Amino acid sequence: MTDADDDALVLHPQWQAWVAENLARGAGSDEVIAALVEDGVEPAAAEACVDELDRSPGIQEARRLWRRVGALEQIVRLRGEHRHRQAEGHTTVARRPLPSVDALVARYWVPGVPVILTDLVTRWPALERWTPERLAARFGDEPIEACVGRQDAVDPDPTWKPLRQELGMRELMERITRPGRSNDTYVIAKNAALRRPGLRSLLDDIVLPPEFFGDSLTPDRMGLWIGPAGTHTPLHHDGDDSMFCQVLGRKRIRLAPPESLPLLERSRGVYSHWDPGDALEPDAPEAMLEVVLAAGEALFIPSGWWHQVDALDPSISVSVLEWAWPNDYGWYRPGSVLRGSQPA
Ligand SMILES: O=C(O)CCC(=O)C(=O)O
Repeated sequence: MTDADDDALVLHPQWQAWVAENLARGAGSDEVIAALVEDGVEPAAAEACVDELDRSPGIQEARRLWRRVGALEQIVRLRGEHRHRQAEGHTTVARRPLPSVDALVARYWVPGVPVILTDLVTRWPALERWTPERLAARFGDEPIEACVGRQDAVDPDPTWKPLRQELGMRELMERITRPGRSNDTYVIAKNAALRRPGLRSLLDDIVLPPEFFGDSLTPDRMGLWIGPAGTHTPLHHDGDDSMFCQVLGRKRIRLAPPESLPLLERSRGVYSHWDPGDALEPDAPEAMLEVVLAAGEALFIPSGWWHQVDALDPSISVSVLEWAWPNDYGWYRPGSVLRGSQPA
């Protein structure tokens, strides 16, 4: 056999990819060869390529993964169809007073359905006490950690560590009430403000019913968000169920269910590469629900629900992750190397 004969047996890389995909999806090698020949590929080249790929460990592993993906897609599709039927065409999130624990668990927590509760935060002293004027007077120059310089940050992660710096509470209140919109300064949950001794008295202003959230507040599992109109948290999902409580101002929240495969496929860690920005594009990869959460309202965001959050006014929110029952699901984090699964 000459070199030219050898070359004739090598398929173009695009054809090789096509063969690999079909073998991985479980198509029989005879079928794949027949399709290649039908499309004009030399039978010997078709056979050589298919045989080689068919025997490769990569394709065998890909077959196993494709079977798994097929099974998971089936579950996701069923879940989506059930959710659609359950929603009966509703295109927004229901608003209602806090139900009994049993009703909340059955109607929202177990099926993972978001809901806005209209009377959970209205019971909090914070609703009256957390105005910019009163917080500035009460805490003066007490330091609080904020992310500053977000607008010009090179890293798209809004929690990016180098941006963190301490501001006095009075200074923070002055910044968040400046006229106009800005995404530059934002106290985000990760800044652990409620754990700081100088700010702990803020916890006295939060009242959560113990039958839902346990007997005492757990600052480790609560996040404080303080920022001006214009803060933007890009589309992401969390690994816990969250009760997102709005104390000051309004926030627009866009939501998509966990089974949104186009968003999961675009994920960058817990964030999505797709960020709807200010206007929802007509060719958006996923339909989204949109709510405007007013001061005094709380949004139940079940684990895995995609959410994008934009402050419409100077805003203070508290996210509560500690419940009277276990609440930590872990979540899909693509890109990590599997440890402990190396061949012996
Ligand atoms: O309020 C925000 O900007 C983001 C809140 C959020 O994403 C969360 O609590 O998970």
